[in-house]
Amino acid sequence: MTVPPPKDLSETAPSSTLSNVELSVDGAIKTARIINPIKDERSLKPSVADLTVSEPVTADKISEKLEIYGGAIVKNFLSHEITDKIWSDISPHFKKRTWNGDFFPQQTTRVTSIVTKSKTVCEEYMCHPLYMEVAARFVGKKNTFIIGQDLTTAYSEPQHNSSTTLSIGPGATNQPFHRDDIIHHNIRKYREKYEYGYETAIACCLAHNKTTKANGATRFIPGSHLWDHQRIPQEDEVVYAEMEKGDAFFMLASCFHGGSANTTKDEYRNQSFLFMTQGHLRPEENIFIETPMEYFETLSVQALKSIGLAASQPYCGWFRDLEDPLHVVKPETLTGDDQFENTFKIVE
Ligand SMILES: O=C(O)CCC(=O)C(=O)O
Ligand SMILES: [Fe+2]
Repeated sequence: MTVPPPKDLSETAPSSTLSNVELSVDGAIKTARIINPIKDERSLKPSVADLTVSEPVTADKISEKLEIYGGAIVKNFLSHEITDKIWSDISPHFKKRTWNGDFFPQQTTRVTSIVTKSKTVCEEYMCHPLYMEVAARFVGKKNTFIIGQDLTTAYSEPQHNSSTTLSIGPGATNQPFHRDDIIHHNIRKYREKYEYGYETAIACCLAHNKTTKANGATRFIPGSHLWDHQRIPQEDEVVYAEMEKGDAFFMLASCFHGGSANTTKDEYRNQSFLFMTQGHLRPEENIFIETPMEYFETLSVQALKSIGLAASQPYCGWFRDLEDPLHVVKPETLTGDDQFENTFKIVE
């Protein structure tokens, strides 16, 4: 057998979108343009009150707001006591960092994997009965399968996707609009109304202090979960998810959103983001739990990529603080121009 030389296999993967995008580069400035943008004039402008779920709060009421807007605010989701306990568990882990990418302003600091840093995050926040029920509706899966002559019904529970606390400091600029489900290559189609079964992740965001438009409250675009992949978000379509300490903002990962500029002199916008994803978005076999690092270190770069120890573009499977695990296993793969490697650097 003659084996052809290695080629760029990404050319082989199907793409439903690439042919519609034109990228122009002028010096350091890159501009992406969608060639035939979808015309969709829908722009909902609910107030924070419209987004807020009335008492008594139920999973039905939260889900109804999520279906319409893609976001919902729950007042007093966690008590001040529990919210403060979470903050005291997490806050010692903040480190001062520089960020060389466009995605986070320099003034934003973060603590990642907070489910491993606070049992209270796990037990009271992630496993809050309302969050569990809403997550099950949006990212749980229950199906019946034929095996021989039997029918097997299986429920795939939502699982933790990421959990991060972000502190936006004075002087921070707007984070670019994005959908968090791009990590799952979730290509959305225009929809008149919400259809269950296509959501790959859902967030419950907890306010650790009062969040305001001035100090960087999450700005999100209500209704953008119903937009086509090619509808471009505009700044005048946003609503700011302003909250008090202990309130939560539920958000579908298919919604456009971003952190906001912090125009205050001395306030910090401290908020946690806990995402759940579909339970089956993982490999069938868990090969990581017992395999020593020394074994992986002996493998080639290609074998490590194929085994799942390199990040999946864009930004899925990162380790610690947006590091590509490939570089952790094989530091010699650091080249200086990788999308992850020049992002956060701890400076003190
Ligand atoms: O800080 C925020 O409000 C949003 C952050 C965010 O969207 C992200 O990091 O993906
Ligand atoms: Fe985001």
